[in-house]
Amino acid sequence: MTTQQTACILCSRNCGLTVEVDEATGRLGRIEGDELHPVSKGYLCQKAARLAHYQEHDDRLEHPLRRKPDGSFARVSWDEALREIAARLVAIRERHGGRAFAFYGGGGQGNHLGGAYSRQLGKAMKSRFVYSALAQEKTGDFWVNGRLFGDQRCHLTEDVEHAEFVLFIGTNPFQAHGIPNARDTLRELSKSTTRTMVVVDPRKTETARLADVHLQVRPGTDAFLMAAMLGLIVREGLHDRAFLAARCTGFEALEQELGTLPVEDYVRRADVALADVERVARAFARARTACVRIDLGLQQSLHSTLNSYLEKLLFLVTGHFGRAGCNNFHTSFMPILGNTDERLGKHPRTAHHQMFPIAGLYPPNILPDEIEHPGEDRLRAMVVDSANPALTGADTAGYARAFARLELLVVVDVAMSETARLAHYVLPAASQFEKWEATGFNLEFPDQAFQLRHPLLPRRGESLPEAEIYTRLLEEMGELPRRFPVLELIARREPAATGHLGAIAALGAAIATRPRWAPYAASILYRTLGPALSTARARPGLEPPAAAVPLLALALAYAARYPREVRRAGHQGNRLTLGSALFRKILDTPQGTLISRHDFADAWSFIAHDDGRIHLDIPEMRGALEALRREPPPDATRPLVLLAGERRSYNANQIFRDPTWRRVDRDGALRMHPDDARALGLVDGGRALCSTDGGELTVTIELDDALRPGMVTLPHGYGQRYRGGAPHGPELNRLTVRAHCDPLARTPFHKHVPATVRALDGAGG
Ligand SMILES: Nc1nc2c(c(=O)[nH]1)N[C@H]1C(S)=C(S)[C@@H](COP(=O)(O)OP(=O)(O)OC[C@H]3O[C@@H](n4cnc5c(=O)[nH]c(N)nc54)[C@H](O)[C@@H]3O)O[C@H]1N2
Ligand SMILES: Nc1nc2c(c(=O)[nH]1)N[C@H]1C(S)=C(S)[C@@H](COP(=O)(O)OP(=O)(O)OC[C@H]3O[C@@H](n4cnc5c(=O)[nH]c(N)nc54)[C@H](O)[C@@H]3O)O[C@H]1N2
Ligand code: SF4
Ligand SMILES: [Mo]
Repeated sequence: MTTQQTACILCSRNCGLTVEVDEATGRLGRIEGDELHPVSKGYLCQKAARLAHYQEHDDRLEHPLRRKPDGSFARVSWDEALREIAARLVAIRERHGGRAFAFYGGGGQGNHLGGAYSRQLGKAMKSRFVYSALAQEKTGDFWVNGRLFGDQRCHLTEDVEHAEFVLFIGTNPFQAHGIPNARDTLRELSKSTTRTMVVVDPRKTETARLADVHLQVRPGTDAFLMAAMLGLIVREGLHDRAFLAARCTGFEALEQELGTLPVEDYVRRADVALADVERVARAFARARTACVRIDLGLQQSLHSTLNSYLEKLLFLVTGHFGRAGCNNFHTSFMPILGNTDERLGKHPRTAHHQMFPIAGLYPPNILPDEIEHPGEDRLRAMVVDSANPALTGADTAGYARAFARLELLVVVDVAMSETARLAHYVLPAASQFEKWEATGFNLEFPDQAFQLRHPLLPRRGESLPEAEIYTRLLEEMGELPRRFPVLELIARREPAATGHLGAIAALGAAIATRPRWAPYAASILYRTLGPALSTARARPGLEPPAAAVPLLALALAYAARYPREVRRAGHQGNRLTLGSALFRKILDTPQGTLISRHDFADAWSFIAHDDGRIHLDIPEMRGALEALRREPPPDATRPLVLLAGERRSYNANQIFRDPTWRRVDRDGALRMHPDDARALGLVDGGRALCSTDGGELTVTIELDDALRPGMVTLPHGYGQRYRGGAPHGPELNRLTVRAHCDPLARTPFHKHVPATVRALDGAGG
């Protein structure tokens, strides 16, 4: 047994871990929080202890597979698989052009290093179509950031740990995390007598139980509630005039609308007490420091993009921004977003929906239509990597139908997922504990950290890291030669003292003479400098660090952009050497390292608008805000609102497949208020049929008086057909409809699915 450092891969926090590794059996033993991790500092939640179920189970892929006409899979060699895939991709590109190809995924909760390599395939295919799970939750938020701050990559974080007043809207960090060391942070906030915690959620969640005030809002009415709060703030003159004058433009255009909103009507619509809303709005505005933390309860519910605008107006109008204890920008070491302002017309729209990308990403809600598009200009080939859209995209049946029409579907995954079962080729990736890996969810400010995880175990079967898979595929496609003799020689011969800068310069020179190599810098570095990389901390018999090589380029860019802040985090070097020193530290520090230390006052330098100000007036959003006044009450033909995708103690996206990982809730029960259950003749543990416009599912009932009557919930992250058997727990997206989504960003309204539930025979009470 040895003890190694790594991180949890189950949510965006990626807590640092120490893990016992049994060298003889190649298994993971005891898992604990790593006190040395620069962000999580020893914290973890109950799910991390179950990570062996990700590493070791019967659906792990060990060999490339090709689907046979009868639907079963045959083992093929890597050479054969990649040669055939390359030939088919090239043929589709030559015949139909780049618009026939789309990439889906590129990293789940903790594996974004492979994205540096997979991204190159889009370039080779001349395609800009990248679909991602992020584009079914956060693109409305990114779009609003683009307008407010001038760049869709201006992403925000919230200083929950230091805020005097924290407003949580539509998020349950006790279960879902998303903030540093969530449970500790929440308990501290809750215990403090000088700090205030408010939760807006239709369920009295584990988080809401810790709050000073819980506004148990009617589902889907947050836009009304937030508008009412803004209305109260402006009406009572509690907005921060000095901040608005110094830092923002466009407030005048909003002031009139906000100041005349029908506050009382809107609060009634949200079905919360006016006195509570007044108390919260006033205390929030008057707090010395305050921040807002939101998640899917806003982003995947009615008015998704408008919600993202309004929650930001709450902290901007009150000046709770760019200071300790407020909302803030953060840096990105390994960027996962792009900036694609649709007004510039530079980014391709899709054939069917004419949809534009946001932050470079296209929304899964439109994907099946783009494949089934009747015209010539349709999607014909896809690669799906690190995602399981056959279960996680809205409309499971629609996804299966559309994927069946693809001329080529390739899935790169560690496991035989439901999407993999629909593929023509399935390519086995090494697991995140078998390769060099990293998360791009570096959301900290003012101190930023980064962890390059080292492999703990040998690769399983013939599985390969994504770096190798995509590099070989590019070679097979004829995009890259297999050898780069000069670059290899330079990399091998370069003395350690120059920190690989010679290799980087040589690559620059090579690309200058062969510009068609420019998109493939990651793979070229991987083949040339990669084998020369070494760290004393690498362990024999495991993957060497070659795949980590793109981090050198990222470290150079980061140090060039933030030299003062990188030095302040303890890294040393001059203009030339600071970046490679940072890279060296990252490579040699498996527990993760601080990479930069900012001042809060730096916030203003992150704004991308030429005038350096926040542009509060977004005409589309002002229009959506005004439209609230005319919005009819929701259709009541289906009496219940289904929250399709709750985070609970034993779900973790699609990362685990073996159902025995769950200690509780193996069926993924439908939670229902006891009053609703009584009216419908349902009892705890009974079986029922849940129906929506999308379809129906048989579910197990669990009574839960924490819910608002009228809402029911089903968990996200179930439905796996482990070992090819029947689905375990609800295949949730059989109940969701693709068109039920935000008109702008096309993010699904999963938290607001009209539903009916009826007892199945013998289940009634
Ligand atoms: N345990 C666990 N944790 C996870 C994950 C997981 O699968 N399991 N997944 C991770 C991922 S990918 C994500 S994106 C995050 C999501 O994290 P969260 O968004 O925090 O989690 P959810 O449970 O999806 O939804 C949050 C809350 O929104 C509330 N809600 C529903 N409708 C409304 C509404 O109309 N208004 C308001 N105000 N609230 C509403 C729900 O009651 C719920 O408490 O979790 C991450 N963490
Ligand atoms: N109805 C409903 N639908 C939802 C949600 C909801 O709340 N309700 N939530 C949505 C949200 S917020 C999200 S983020 C999505 C998540 O949906 P997806 O992005 O589809 O799910 P993940 O669990 O991230 O997918 C992980 C896949 O990556 C594979 N994998 C793990 N490690 C590696 C690796 O190292 N390399 C490769 N190549 N593959 C690997 C896993 O085996 C798994 O198949 O689901 C969305 N769908
Ligand atoms: S699931 Fe999230 S919060 Fe829990 S240990 Fe893993 S990374 Fe940390
Ligand atoms: Mo997510």
